[in-house]
Amino acid sequence: MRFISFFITTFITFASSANGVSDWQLGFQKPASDVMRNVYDLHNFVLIMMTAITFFVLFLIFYVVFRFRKKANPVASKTTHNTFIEILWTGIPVIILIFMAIPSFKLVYQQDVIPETDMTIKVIGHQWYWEYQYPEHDNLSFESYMTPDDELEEGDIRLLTVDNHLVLPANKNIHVLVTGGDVLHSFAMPSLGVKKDAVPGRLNETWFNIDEPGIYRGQCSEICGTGHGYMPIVIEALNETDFNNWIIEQKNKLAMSNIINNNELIIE
Ligand SMILES: [Cu+2]
Repeated sequence: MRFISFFITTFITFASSANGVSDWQLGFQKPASDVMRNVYDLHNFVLIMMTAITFFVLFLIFYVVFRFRKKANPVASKTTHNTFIEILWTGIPVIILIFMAIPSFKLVYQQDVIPETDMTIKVIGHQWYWEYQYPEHDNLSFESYMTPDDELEEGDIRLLTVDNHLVLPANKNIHVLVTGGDVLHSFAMPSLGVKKDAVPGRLNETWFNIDEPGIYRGQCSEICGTGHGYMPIVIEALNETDFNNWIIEQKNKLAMSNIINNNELIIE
């Protein structure tokens, strides 16, 4: 299956370039997690099965139309049952479905059963921005808004650039809690194989493990109002040291702003 996937990746889809997205790309983004690699493999496997079955049925239709046309077959057969053929056309699809079901169930379990995780983040969808909380890092939290067109800088991707990235460590199992602050949203990160509904009053959970440091982009994937198309998700994966430094930096910033706020209160 890996070989088939490799073939498809190389010759049929164009999932290349730095962040897994390229112009006129067909197919998925370049997988950046083990789950997404398995999603990709399953997709390619099913695609091949589907294509083979479609061509087989097409061949049968052409054969029947040609072989049993009036001229070649003036006396029509009155056969209504053929036990052997009925066993075949029941048995073979069952076997094909079993072959498709096994990797599919394995994948569902891999996505659903959360392994031992290294850290937890909480993601809250709002109209129309994301809020990220780090409950294991002094409840650090911030909001992430899309950068509007007139503030984009050279190299920024329109509609996929935000002011504050969701910064996470690479190569760590990350437990993600997802909820909504107002209406339904959905936290979706295609290259990680993650899509989780953000439902107000309910806490959904998922997990991922990012292969390597880099920038990964996703979008809200549950229509949530007029700003739905303007609340992208940008994950910035760092190595462990850089991530720890980032956390310290954020905590210092928070401490500074608290001092400033307290001083203001005293002055008042
Ligand atoms: Cu939305």
